[in-house]
Amino acid sequence: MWMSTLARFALPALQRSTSAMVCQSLRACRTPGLLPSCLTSVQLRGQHTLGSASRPVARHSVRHVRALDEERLIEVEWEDGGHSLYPFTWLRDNCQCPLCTLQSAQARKLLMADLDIHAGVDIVEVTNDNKVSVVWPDQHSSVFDSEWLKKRCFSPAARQALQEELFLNERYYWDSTLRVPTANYQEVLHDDKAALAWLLALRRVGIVYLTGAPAEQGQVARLAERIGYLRLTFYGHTWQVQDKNMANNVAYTSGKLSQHTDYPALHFAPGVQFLHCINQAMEGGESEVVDGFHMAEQLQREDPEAFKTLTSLLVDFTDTGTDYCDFMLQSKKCIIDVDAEGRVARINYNNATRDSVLDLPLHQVQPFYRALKAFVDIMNRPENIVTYKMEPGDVVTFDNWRLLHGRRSYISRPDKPRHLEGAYLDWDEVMSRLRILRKLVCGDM
Ligand code: OGA
Ligand code: NM2
Ligand code: ZN
Ligand code: ZN
Repeated sequence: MWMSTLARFALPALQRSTSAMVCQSLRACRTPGLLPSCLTSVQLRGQHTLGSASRPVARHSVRHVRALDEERLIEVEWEDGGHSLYPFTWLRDNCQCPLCTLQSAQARKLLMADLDIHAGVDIVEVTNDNKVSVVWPDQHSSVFDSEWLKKRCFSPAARQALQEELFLNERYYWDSTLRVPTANYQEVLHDDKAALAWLLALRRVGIVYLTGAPAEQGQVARLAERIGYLRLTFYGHTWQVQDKNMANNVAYTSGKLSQHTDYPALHFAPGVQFLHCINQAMEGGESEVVDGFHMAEQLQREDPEAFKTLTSLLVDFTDTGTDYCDFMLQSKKCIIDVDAEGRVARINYNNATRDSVLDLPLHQVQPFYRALKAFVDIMNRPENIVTYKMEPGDVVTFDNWRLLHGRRSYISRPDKPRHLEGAYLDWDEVMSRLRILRKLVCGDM
């Protein structure tokens, strides 16, 4: 990797030794609130081997239960003095008995047609083994585990905590001073703790650099198999970034690629991208990345008008050619997507595939360009950009819904053309693996 005058990485951000590695990945995230409780406890357990970490025993015991018939709620009083409320209807809907639940799939068998959303409760009591038992008017009976109930408490704080545990939506924002989290390719493949630290940092920070891969094709596919499966697109299962004759994409030339997200021409753009360096250029070919969430929030603060334009106007993208098979894509996307709370959730921008078709009324054309220029100006601020040069055997893994990435133009050695192999994945599959690894490494979640 290139380490001279460029804002460079802290290579050992995710280190080799197992517990140190998990803790290091946490340090890369700095803010304690960003750490999942499981890893905090790993840290606190200190010398304990992770495999022997004891299961939490009945952390939440029920002291008392009662039915509030008027409100149609069951109130659980916990041993620690706290209270939780559960709607009758929700409890009946989520009865865990074998008639209502297919236990082998942990899926609901109970049909909506058979759910009485006005049912009352006959009896509610705490069982000898500290579960909550409910007998319904039709004498069907449900038994709820106390930990299971506690986790599903409807209080705003409990809901927020569970959603964060499930989706890890809190992000660590960064600028050019980022110490890019780094891990070893082989360790990520073979060690669950290393793989977990990798995926946690990929989610929180948006980029993780892996070193130590063989400099030959097939490594991004192996990495994808570590997670589940890769995302096939018109460019193939994996794709070769090289200077090609009659290139079907500007990426397949030796020219500069301005910062972009990949594939806005797909309405569902790939969530995660891997790029593996097999051969690097003799001159140029450096990579640049920007935290799109961070820079979009800067735009929101500094130029709310431009932010509004880019979060509301639909821009056309297009991609036509032949590769895995022939394709003729059209999409319409906002350059910045926000979630229901108005927080930046996704960036969709590749200047190369932005269509000449611009489906806007005349008077919105110039304001659109003004807004896009403001966006690009912030994106290109040196204080936002992290630059590095990949070396053979390096793999960069990043959040393609969040980061913008680019490359400088390059000149290859005539006998050794620059060659990267890339692959896409989606966040659902990555998050699925992350949750499984977290359960394995940190115990019950
Ligand atoms: C791409 C791309 C980066 C590089 O192929 O989309 O961003 O360094 N490539 O060639
Ligand atoms: N490649 C690298 O949006 C894009 O066209 C990004 C995709 C060709 C698979 C490039
Ligand atoms: Zn049941
Ligand atoms: Zn790209």
